[in-house]
Amino acid sequence: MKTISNPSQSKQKKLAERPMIRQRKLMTTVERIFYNIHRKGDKAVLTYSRQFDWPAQERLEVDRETIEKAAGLVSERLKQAIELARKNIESFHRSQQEEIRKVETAPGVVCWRESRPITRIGIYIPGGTAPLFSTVLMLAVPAKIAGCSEIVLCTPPNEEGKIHPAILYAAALTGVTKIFAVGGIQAIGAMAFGTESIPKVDKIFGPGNQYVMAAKRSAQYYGTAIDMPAGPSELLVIADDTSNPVFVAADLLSQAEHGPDSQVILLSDNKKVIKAVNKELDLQLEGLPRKEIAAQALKNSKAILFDDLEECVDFSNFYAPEHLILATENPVLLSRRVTTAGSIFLGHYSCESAGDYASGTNHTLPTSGHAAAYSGVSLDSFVKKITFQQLTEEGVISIGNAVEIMAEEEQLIAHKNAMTLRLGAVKARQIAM
Ligand code: HSO
Ligand code: ZN
Repeated sequence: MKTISNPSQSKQKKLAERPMIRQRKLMTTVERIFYNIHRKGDKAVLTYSRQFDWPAQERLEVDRETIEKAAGLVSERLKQAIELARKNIESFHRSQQEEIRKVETAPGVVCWRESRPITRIGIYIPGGTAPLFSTVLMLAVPAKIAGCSEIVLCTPPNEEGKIHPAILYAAALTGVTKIFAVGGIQAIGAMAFGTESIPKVDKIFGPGNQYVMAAKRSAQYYGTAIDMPAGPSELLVIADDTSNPVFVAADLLSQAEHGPDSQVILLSDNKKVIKAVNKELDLQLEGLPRKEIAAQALKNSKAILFDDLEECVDFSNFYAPEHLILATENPVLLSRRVTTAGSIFLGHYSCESAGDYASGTNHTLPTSGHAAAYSGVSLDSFVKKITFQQLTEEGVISIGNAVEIMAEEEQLIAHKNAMTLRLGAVKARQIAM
């Protein structure tokens, strides 16, 4: 990894930049595919799916028999691991359920919020060399807890029409309602517009390549919500002289292996730590099956030396990493200075892989600096929060006059009337009593 020492403010700004993805060409492709799906439905989806993924594809939905067979192809040990992860994800997300809290803002005026599930959600799971069945758990488990009634999953088939059995198994286990062997822009378009066989959904979740990301962004313009704008996976580690360079290097590589465009950053207040981690990176990289991918990612990554740990955190806040590991002596104390990150891992034992799979937190997190304003996926992502209010006669007296005055000043006399009439009725009743 390239090492930089005490960068100036302007250099820091450059170091925090993510590679720009050219949007215009992507958007034209997305628009063309969306247009055809909107007009021709399943027929267009099938044409694209045959062109990009499975040339002999006949139908889009994965049938019951294939899903049931998949369970037999998943080893017992993997099933047990999935069950442990599922349980932890379920308990953490269940804990996010909120009690209804009614507040009497003025005498006789009670306000509160209640959650209602988003009815139909769509989950996109990329294909390729890393079959992300863990992402099925991260999205379908909270969707079920929230009470979403339709959970549609789209994932690309390979050339022979196969989908990794663990994806099908995890989907069936978590109560996904329908699975479609469709990937890429066509999957997002189908879920955004709906076709004869693929239901239109209200919100689309899940990671994907540049094409999928561009398609999700476009889907929003046509009225379908998305979980968040997403980019390549990122990890920033802050390590002091108590850190274990072997662990730190392993953590950096765990994100670097996601893709050649992954971003990993090491910050330290100690030159020796950076040197030791760099040495370990070379050693461990050699033993990885995905070493070409990880090596490519490491080329865009950097180690930065700062004077102290506070400066490290300040840079991290500015960078807004998806994942932040504090591999330091006192991580809890240091974390109080953190203002911006998708998810924080405290201390030497909290590796990112724990959160990627099984600790219970959600691994769908804001990348590309979006942690500045977005939260990761949680139970909230699957519900709408509706506000309620109830006014009694006393409530009308409490705020009625203020409403009348404000409405009059805004020159909205119908608004004023709605309250004046009630005030009049309440006063008349009080006099009669
Ligand atoms: N680190 C990825 C999630 C993942 N890792 C899935 C392994 N499988 C993005 O947060
Ligand atoms: Zn990961």
